[in-house]
Amino acid sequence: MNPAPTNRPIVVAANRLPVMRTEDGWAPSPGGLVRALLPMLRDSGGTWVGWTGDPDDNAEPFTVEGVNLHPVPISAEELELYYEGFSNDALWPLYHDALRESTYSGEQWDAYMQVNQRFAVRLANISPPDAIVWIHDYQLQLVPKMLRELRSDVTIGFFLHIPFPPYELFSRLPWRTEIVEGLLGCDLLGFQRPMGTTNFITAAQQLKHVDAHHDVIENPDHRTRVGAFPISIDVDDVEAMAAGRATRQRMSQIRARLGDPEVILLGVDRLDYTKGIGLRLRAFAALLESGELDPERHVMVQVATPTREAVEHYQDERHQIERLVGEINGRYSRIGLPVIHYLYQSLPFDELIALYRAGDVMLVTPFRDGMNLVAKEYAAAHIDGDGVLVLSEFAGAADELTDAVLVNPHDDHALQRAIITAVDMHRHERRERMAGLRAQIRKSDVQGWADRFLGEMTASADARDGATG
Ligand code: GDG
Repeated sequence: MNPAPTNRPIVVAANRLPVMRTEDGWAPSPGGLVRALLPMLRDSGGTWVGWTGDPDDNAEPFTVEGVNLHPVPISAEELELYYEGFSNDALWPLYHDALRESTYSGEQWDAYMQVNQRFAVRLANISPPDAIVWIHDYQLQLVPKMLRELRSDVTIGFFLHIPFPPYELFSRLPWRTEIVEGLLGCDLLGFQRPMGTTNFITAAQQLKHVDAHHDVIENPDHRTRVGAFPISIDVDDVEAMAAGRATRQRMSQIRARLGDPEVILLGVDRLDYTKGIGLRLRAFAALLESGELDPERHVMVQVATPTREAVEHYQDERHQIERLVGEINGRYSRIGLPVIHYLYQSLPFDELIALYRAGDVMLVTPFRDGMNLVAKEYAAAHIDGDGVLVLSEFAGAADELTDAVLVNPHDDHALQRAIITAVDMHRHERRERMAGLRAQIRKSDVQGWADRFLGEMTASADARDGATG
């Protein structure tokens, strides 16, 4: 058991609370982040501030598994403007290489400011003296500055789960200066990759003319330390699920249902245009066409989890993918044996783990991705030591998972070659690479990530106390 990273009270803020409504009340949401942070919050008497997931929900504070939860109400109109609008139709595409045109609307920006201010006021009201306040993700980038103005005694950290774009792209944002000012309210500002750190420092220099020495930015009244904190998964949990008898049985059943193909190629993504699902389907189709893959021996499973269905870019992406799946299946399937098994569904996590185990080749081909946890989950689930990961260079995970078959997914020829390399890889090389992947993710799991971030925040808090006290 690791020692607690801090003995200060911890307050977490994220767009969503870490719970979901069930028939019997509230239960923790699935996902490694929640599993890593909840026990830590429970042990430190900590608090989580966020939205319940239901519009206009004025729920009172409540407790789940010993953690205090403070709901922040968000109205249906604000959801459309702050969440679907500014967060997911302006920031998300811009931060992912401007893969789609962003919508910039003053009305959406006003709602974004308003919701951020509501989070800041709530944090200011409930944070104990000396608290460490850890804010998450692109929906809340103004909160650090707003909170600092209300409570200069707390230590403020922020982690961005998605990429921070290069200045040439970021500078398109009409409110670029306000966003940089918002983030400069932090004592500690974390990104997934070193590239995010560099991009942010450049933006702060260009827009605010700050002095930066290595990873420390000087502000008039405080310092902001900026750094890379690559997130990970709960490796023990995934391994334990993968080792269970039910998973083994389900894995065999899945293989049989797919017609016992020689190779199962697998994709698991939210149906997001950043994830490169269409690219990989086209590469698969080209290889079937050239005869390098054979529908009798090679079958693909694509899980595309529904997401942001109210946003037009997502509706378009879904239509394109589904048309493509239809075209490829129409051309290459046989009766009872589709060549692509496409699921537009959110599956239970244990089903996902069985699929990971069944998957011989995992295709993770985003155009741009902060980290990509699917890549790490796949390696953790392969307790048999076999399986090949094809991974885009543009996923944060590529910095660490160098034993994957790394590929530039913009290069269709290279992507096809990478798939063939993975499919034809000799067993010895597969096992060697998988051992490398598994050793890497064992080195840094999500608990280690959270401990490191909170440890650095504690150091910032101690340094501040030393300076003022
Ligand atoms: C953002 C950043 C960064 C997917 N389908 C189902 C399902 N999932 C789970 C996976 C995985 C998670 O969702 C997806 O995580 P990713 O990292 O792949 O991607 P984003 O959702 O875009 O996450 C990303 C991440 O934040 C963390 O910082 O890595 O770059 O974009 O855990 O297992 N889970 C279940 N059913 C599904 O159908 N139960």
